[in-house]
Amino acid sequence: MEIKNKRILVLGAGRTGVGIAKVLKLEGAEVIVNDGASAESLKNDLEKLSQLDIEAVVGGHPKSLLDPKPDFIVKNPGIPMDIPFLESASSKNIQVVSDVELIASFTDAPIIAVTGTNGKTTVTSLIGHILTGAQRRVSIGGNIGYSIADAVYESDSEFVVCEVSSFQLESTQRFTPKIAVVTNISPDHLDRHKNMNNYIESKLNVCINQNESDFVVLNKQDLYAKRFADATRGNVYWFSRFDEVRDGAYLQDGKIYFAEGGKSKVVMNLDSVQLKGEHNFDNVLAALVASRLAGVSFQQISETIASFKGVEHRLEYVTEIDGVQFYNDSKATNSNSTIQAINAFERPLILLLGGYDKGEEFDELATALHGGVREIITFGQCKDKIKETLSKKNKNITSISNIEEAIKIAIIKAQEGDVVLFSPACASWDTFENFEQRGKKFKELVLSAQ
Ligand code: UMA
Repeated sequence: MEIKNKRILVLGAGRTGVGIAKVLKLEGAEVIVNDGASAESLKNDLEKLSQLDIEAVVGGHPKSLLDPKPDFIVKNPGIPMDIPFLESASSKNIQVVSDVELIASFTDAPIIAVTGTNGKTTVTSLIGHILTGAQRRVSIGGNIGYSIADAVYESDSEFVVCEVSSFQLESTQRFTPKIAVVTNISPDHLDRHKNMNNYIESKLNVCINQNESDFVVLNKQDLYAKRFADATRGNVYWFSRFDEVRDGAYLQDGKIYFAEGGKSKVVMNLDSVQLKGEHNFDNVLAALVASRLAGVSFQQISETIASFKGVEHRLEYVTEIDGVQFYNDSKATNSNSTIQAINAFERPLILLLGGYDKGEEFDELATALHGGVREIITFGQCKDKIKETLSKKNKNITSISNIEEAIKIAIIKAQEGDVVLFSPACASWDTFENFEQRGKKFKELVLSAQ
């Protein structure tokens, strides 16, 4: 992609916009960053941009930025494609480029891209952990919380492991990972994508440009996996917790197998895996296949999987107070993820749910509630919606305004032997900047109650 002396508009600051703007500036482009938020709320970003001598226009998206026409726009994934400013850009035929697509053009290293609704961060981290453990030079970034621009630019990586969201994929055109992993697909971000088909169509971009020398790793149990298998020209590998697969990884009799052309080999015993919850077996299998396709030996794979303890904000153990264990699963931003968390525990649960309303219905979550969920506490923007839906299945629901109060009530209600599970099933954006900030707040509040 031609950058030098181009006039490029970076739409949306944040981690992505600042990282992209920096790289573009270093590559000799004339860069302007534009963000709709106020200067006050963008203080940190503006400081970084000013240090890099990059112009920023904030507090709105003035159409004057399209005149004269920028050569192209790089969009922060947090910005929907249908805002009036981007519609004006489209009517002027100004190309909108996704951050991952732009950054992919800065590296020759093969890209391992991980997408899907849940498990992306765990799989991305685990692949990174396996490759690093196998002494490969790896850059890790993307939706995982670290801008891909910062991860990739001027690194001498042998591999780029990139978590990619539907928001990043919806505007890609040429993005071609060497290995694409799709963990699973269930309804998410439907407020933004409008319907399930649009959501899947954006995810399909992860493998649509692949050719015969590329690979896609798919979940055999996933309802939508076949659409990905049909969409790619790459080689399809599968992972399955339940059935043997011809090419890929599967579980059988407490062992993890890898198969190629129908020939299987035991890689390791399942009980060496430290991650909690059966859904994490899927994540382990997916990471195993991707790492094997990246050339890592079975021994290195089994050793590094066994040493992986998980990721912050995903079923993260926080502490025990008076015999009650507290788990932070702030990354659970949809029902599916929360259902997996609920199923990961055998102890009675006090479940904390709530946050920003993404337009998701909670009937599936209601159906998945079992007797082990003793109490539910809802909070934030979605508190009443969740309470209304879940009360069909569980009557012990308290609705409370905010997370601080929710934790106080949880501590009062919890009995020795219980688990307080903070697995909100909603995005954090009603109160927090992101799920990381929300998870840190949960941990801070719990630890201060000790
Ligand atoms: N903005 C505008 N105009 C608009 C809308 C937004 O200017 O109409 C601006 C906002 O004011 C803000 C910026 O755009 O300054 C977006 O900020 P952000 O905090 O969302 O962006 P980043 O810090 O760059 O975070 C993004 C991803 N955020 C989203 O996709 C919403 C992060 O994913 C990602 O980790 C980060 O880039 C680094 O790559 C977070 C996420 O919630 C974790 N992702 C969703 C998910 O996982 O479900 C997709």
